[in-house]
Amino acid sequence: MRYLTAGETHGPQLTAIIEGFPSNVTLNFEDLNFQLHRRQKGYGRGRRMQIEKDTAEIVGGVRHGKTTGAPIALVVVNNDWKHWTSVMGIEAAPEDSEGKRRVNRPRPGHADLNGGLKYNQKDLRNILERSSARETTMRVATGAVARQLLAEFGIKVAGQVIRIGDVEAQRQELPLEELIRITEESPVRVVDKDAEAKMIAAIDAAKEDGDTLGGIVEVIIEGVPVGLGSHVQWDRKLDGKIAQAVLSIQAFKGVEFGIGFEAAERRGSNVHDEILYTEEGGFRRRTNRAGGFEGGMTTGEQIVVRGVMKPISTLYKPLQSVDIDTKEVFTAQVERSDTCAVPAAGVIMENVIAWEVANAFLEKFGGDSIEEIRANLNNFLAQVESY
Ligand code: EPS
Repeated sequence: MRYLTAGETHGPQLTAIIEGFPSNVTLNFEDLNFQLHRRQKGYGRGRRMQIEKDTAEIVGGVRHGKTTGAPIALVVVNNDWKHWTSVMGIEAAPEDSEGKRRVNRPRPGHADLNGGLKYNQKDLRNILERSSARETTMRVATGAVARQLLAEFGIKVAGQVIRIGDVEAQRQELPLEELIRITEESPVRVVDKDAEAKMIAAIDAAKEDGDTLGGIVEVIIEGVPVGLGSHVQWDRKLDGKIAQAVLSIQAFKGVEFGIGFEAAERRGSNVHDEILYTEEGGFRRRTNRAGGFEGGMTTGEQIVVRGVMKPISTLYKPLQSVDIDTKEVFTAQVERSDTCAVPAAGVIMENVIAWEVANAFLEKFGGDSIEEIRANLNNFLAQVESY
């Protein structure tokens, strides 16, 4: 399975095509749009989110609510486009648009300068428009489709914010349903109410100062069978694929599984998860410090992934930059942006990981229809049970 996305943040629409999705999967459009809606929420977002009401239109691959096996084409229209038609038009530029909204002072931390040099663009808007995190709308849309395939097999996805700036939330072990219910009601997607108030205050303070905040988000996937991914080849390790997916989210700088970086400080006896066996439950682990992976393969325990997001690089109180025309020192361009998008980034992370897990699931139990996949899965589960 694969997908590509296209579209600019202030262009007419965003587009995605999913190739290789099996047939006979019932797609719930409300669930799909619920994921898009979740991504738009979160304390610390800017004015753009009041303009957009992201809704995916399916324009291929689905008939009477079910997938047919053909490529699934998805479209999300940008409401803001109507304000940008002369700046972002596809046709040759009209006379009066020359230099309009041109970006010539690259923002440190953004793709502006590297992209401008690489693609030989003297208007850095041509870089900004595509590098914008607006593109994550389609990654949530594609992940939301994958998530519906996972749901068919009882695989659940949840996420929570662990840190915003210097405020860390107390992590609690909760049943997944409860974690989902509580975080869904929190404006910063945390369980810890004390941390929630402090995070909101920290976002307000950063906004007041024209500054931005990053953080850490955690995603948990439950119900994944043992044996997705493989140890036999470097590019078949599923934790590696998930890491790439997470690091490909705009502004993400780090990823860890289970106890992650803390493993460096501990002794092996306090890192590895002891193996247990019962007749009813089969093989289990006493703990899950590995975060659901050994040898690049799922262990059958929860997949636990954390990602680090740097603070957004568009600052209302900008850092020093250089004018690309005159090479003179200037402050970087100020563009409308968010103060903190960590809660939204958690939703994006959930969905990009769901995509990777669904893809690995299809690689293992591959079939062109859901019936074929179900038969393959049941066959494998019977094999594991009688091992
Ligand atoms: C973004 C800048 C802002 C964000 C945008 C990401 O957009 P604008 O420039 O239109 O104000 O709101 O995020 C989204 C539009 C979105 O859908 O998440 C950036 O530069 O990355």
